[in-house]
Amino acid sequence: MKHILLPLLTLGLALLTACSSLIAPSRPLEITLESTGMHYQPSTFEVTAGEPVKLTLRNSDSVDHDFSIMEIPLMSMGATGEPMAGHEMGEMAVDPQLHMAAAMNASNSFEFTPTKAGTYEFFCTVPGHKEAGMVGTMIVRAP
Ligand SMILES: [Cu+2]
Repeated sequence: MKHILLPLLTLGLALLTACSSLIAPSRPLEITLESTGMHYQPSTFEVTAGEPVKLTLRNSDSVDHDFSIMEIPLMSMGATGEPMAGHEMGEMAVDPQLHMAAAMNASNSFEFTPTKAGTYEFFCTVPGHKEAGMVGTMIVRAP
């Protein structure tokens, strides 16, 4: 009988693990954008309203870049990335709601939770970069 009990126990454990991962708070969806040659790669990505997102910007260019969204409803405020010393943003009347900078040949991450479905434009605030092609679309799907 012993050889039957062990596989059953293992199965039970596997089921338990599967269940608890459903109940446990969802880990953030990890998205990695690469900025290279004045473009984001990918330039479009999808997330889901109400679900946390961990966004990483990997900057392979030899200039600073950032990821900014002017207006977006968010669940957790103050979730924007650490301010980066010496990072130059363009002159703007209003600060972007989401803003994270990545130094040249470095990466930076931050977490946020969008709350409203929609299509949001993101871009780089460094002067001239948006015009050069550093612009993309984040699609927030309804849950
Ligand atoms: Cu840039």
